[in-house]
Amino acid sequence: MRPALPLLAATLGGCAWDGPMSTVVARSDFARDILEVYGIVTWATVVIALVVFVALGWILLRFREKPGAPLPAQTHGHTLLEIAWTVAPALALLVIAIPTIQVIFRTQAAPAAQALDVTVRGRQWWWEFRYPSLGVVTANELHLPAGRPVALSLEGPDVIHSFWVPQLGGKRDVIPGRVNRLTLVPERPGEYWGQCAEFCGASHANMGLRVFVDTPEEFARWLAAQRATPAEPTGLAAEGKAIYARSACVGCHTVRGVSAGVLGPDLTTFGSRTTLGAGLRPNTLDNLTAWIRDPAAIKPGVKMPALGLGEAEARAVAAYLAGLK
Ligand code: HEC
Ligand SMILES: [Cu+2]
Repeated sequence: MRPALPLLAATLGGCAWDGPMSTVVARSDFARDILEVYGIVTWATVVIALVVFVALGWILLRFREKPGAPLPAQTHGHTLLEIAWTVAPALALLVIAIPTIQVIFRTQAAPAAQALDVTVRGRQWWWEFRYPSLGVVTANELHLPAGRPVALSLEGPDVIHSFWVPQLGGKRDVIPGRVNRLTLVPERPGEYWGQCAEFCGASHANMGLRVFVDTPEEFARWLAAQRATPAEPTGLAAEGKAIYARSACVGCHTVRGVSAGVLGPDLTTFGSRTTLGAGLRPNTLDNLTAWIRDPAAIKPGVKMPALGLGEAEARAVAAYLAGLK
């Protein structure tokens, strides 16, 4: 018993109501609908558990064996009881089924006409975000304007993933060969964390994402920066650009105007991301240099090879990429 107490304390210490991955804080209409059903199911279960445990306790006490007591009356078949324990669970299921089915239909409804379209592509082990109506492509960090409906089209070229940003919406599977949709209105500006929620291979656990819900002005600023051509690098960053341009990087990565690879994330404005490797590390020069030298040391199974760049070369490339914003 005693060793269990610190263990319990340590486990509960990991609980936070408002943590970045909390499922009990809803910041979109979609998340609120899900949370509402979750509440109904939880409270229905609590009521049933109370009834069962109280009845069980009472029966155990009332009918426990006493010395010398005669054999109690033996019952075979009891129509009223049979009907009761058929009808009661059916009612309980009905209470849960009605709101559940309503919410399923509501969350599958066609998006509003003014919705912002975003194509979400789940890849091993990162996320690509395309804004077809805005002409912007980015990765791992999705920016959305607060208050405007967004229509996400989920698709992917490799294996099944699942898009899940607990406070905004999901989980919805990302299935190769078909397009799943998810419509929501992000309500409050802030940073929301997400995670692939369907096992997809070695670095599934490292396939995170961030959603930044911006005020409309912030979103306009972000969008303008995404569309602008980054300033021509100078000094170390210019060296880095030359190394980037003559390395295999260009076969896998797009930097608008420099390279057009599509196997890895678009790096056109990589410097404006806060994280590296699908939410895995903060986007700092040191982390970036380490990633460029040996990404597999940071992310097991990663589909980006180590290209054998030395420390100085990798640092120059990092300086170049960090300046793309
Ligand atoms: C064979 C294809 C390939 C080559 C070559 C390649 N990469 Fe990558 N790169 C990827 C893939 C795939 C990812 C996504 C990895 C992940 O997060 O799971 C990636 C991720 C990255 C990231 C992180 C992007 C983000 O949004 O977090 C950076 C930065 C990067 N690569 C830079 C480079 C540089 C610099 C080079 C050349 C020295 C290079 N890559 C060569 C495929 C490649
Ligand atoms: Cu996964």
